[in-house]
Amino acid sequence: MGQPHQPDEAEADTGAGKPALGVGMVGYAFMGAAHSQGWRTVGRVFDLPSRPVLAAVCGRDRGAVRAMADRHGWAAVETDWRALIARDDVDVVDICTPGDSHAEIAVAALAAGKHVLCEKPLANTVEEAEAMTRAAHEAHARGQISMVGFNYRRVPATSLARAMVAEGRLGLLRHVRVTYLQDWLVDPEFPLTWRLRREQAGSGALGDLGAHIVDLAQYLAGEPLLGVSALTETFVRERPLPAGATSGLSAAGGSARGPVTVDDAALFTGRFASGALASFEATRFATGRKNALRIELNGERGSLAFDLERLNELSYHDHTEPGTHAGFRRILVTESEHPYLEAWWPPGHGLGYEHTFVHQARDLVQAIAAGRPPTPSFADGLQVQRVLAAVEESAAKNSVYTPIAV
Ligand code: SOE
Repeated sequence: MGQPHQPDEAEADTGAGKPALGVGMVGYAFMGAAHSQGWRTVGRVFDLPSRPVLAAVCGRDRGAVRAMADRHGWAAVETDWRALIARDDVDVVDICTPGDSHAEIAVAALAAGKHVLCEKPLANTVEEAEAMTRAAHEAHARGQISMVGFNYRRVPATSLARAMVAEGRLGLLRHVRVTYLQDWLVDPEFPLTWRLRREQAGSGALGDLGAHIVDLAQYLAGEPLLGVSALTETFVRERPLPAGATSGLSAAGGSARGPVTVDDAALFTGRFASGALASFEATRFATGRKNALRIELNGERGSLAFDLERLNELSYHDHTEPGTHAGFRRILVTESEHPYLEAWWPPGHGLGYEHTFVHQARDLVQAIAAGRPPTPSFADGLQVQRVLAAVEESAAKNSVYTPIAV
């Protein structure tokens, strides 16, 4: 159960003798395109124990998903995810849909004997994330692997930062501060798409961007948050209905507008188990910031700072150096000894956002072959979901400090 299927004649001809690992992807928009890039490229760059095959992609609009399949190299198309997870040529189900379908698809795919990669956030509620984590735990006993797609862990620079923190280069952590700033909602006439509706997205900037920075902060710090104090805000409370809006959106006040039912921004502070303090900012209204994720960790022995807009660099201050010539220095994370880099270009040639999905695919393929749970696991995704829930609970109580449920 859960092992790569044997390639058919055609696959065997092209696969250098490695067993095929059939991928079936549900969802075909932005994340579907990014994941497609990862699956298509990973076998050409890394030496893998199996060969990912883009077996089938699923979407409700047959014409649109057919066009996407042709563009991105998917061999077949499905319009019902239940048919996709039943396919014999699918070993891994990759979930790239809005959060309201993550739990149903993941639990069914695990029950069908598939490995599962699920985009972040793991789910729209803690209860859904708990059900997914239970299903993943039971499936692991059958040899099935599951992972949640926090891709910013797979930037070489953040992987290097994790290693540096783990080896004690920063010493005892005192502060973690992390922001994730976008501005795509500043225009009040931007339509009421699925990301702005709680029933589909679960939350707004908090789940979309806040999930990334909570996971990254906990991953780099190497410890969980114990509790948070939070503020959230919805700056624009109603928006034009998108073209062809479903009947579920009642036009407010006669005009074709509907209510925004999620946060536009979330600001929160947190306390780590070690006593370190953290600050988080996730917003879609930071005018001029496009995809600006920045994190800084301050410890007794030094600090690290990463900026997604300078993805190949890591800033490091070694506080053990004499003050006369200490200071933040830029590490160019492109050496072959750096995480993931052995497979890419010579030093100084740099990688980009899309390569984090290639690394994500590599780590999942290797975990499947080894039969070991990769990180971030569904349990890691559940921990993030609990932090998000505590943020919303704190914000609803005027920022009262709220412990993270365990
Ligand atoms: C939001 O626009 C978004 O696409 C997130 O959903 C992704 O997770 C992030 O990586 C880029 O921005």
